[in-house]
Amino acid sequence: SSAIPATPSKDFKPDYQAVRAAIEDVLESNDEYDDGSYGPVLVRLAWHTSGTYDKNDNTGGSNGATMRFGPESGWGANAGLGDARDILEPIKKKFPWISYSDLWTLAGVVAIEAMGGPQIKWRPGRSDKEENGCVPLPDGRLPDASRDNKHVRDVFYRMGFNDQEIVALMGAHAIGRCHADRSGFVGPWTFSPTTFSNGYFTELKGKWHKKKWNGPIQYEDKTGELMMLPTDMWMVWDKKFRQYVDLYAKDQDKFFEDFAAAFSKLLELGVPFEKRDFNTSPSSPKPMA
Ligand code: CCH
Repeated sequence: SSAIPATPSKDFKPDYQAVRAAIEDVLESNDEYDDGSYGPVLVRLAWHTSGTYDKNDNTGGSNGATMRFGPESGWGANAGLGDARDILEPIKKKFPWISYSDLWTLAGVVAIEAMGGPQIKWRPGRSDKEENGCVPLPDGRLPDASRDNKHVRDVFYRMGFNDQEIVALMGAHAIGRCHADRSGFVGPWTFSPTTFSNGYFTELKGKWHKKKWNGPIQYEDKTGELMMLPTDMWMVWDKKFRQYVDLYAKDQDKFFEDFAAAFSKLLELGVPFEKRDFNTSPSSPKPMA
């Protein structure tokens, strides 16, 4: 059953519902992991595989799944994402016709939906690059949490996003947490890190102070349990960003709508979708230039 014909028969219909179901099954398969869910780290994988995109030269982005290889797999920004890639490996083995790049992006979408977030438009069509066929991307394409609003804009404008989309995307920090052994930062942004909500924005509007510790500068709330990164604080310190924080804190439906659109766009940056009948296999795309 593992033999994949070089030219899939015209009867072959990739079953994306089965892949979605397999991803859902893995999300809460390990009580010991973090808050009992692989959802957040899978969302981070989908974001980091896509967020390398540069609209100026059309390099980077989810197409190619180049994070399988060094140097990208070893970037500091990608620390911990080996976990996310590993838990998807059995699914890739079970459905060998799906590309890693489609699988990683679909996993982020399925995780957000399963955690109570909006439905996100997703379509297949990404193809994987071979290790010897890819020009390594320069490190530094993903944002650095200790920097400021100018840095955040530089990085996200380079991908083709505007201020509203930046703030909407940042709302993904409602889920998950920081890990000392990955980024050096510690803690979750909300008290419900496995529920996708507008909680990041409502928390951001509260009171925050610098955490007193020897680690990198981060902010904590009065309970000392929640955290914000310097780049998160810039979402309220910067007036243009702040107006969207206010909007999304008040209106979760609007946040869900804007997040779904921006996240879908993120996962498609630089992907050369063919005009194709979606009933044909995505396992035989045109070779990469
Ligand atoms: Fe993020 N993020 N993120 N982030 N992120 C971290 C964790 C998550 C930045 C820094 C960090 C987005 C934007 C930014 C998630 C989704 C998104 C961590 C902790 C840092 C640091 C990593 C660790 O220690 O495990 C910065 C800087 C920016 C932008 O300026 C965007 C956009 C998204 C998705 C749309 C998710 C989810 C996590 C939690 C991962 C986990 O393992 O729990």
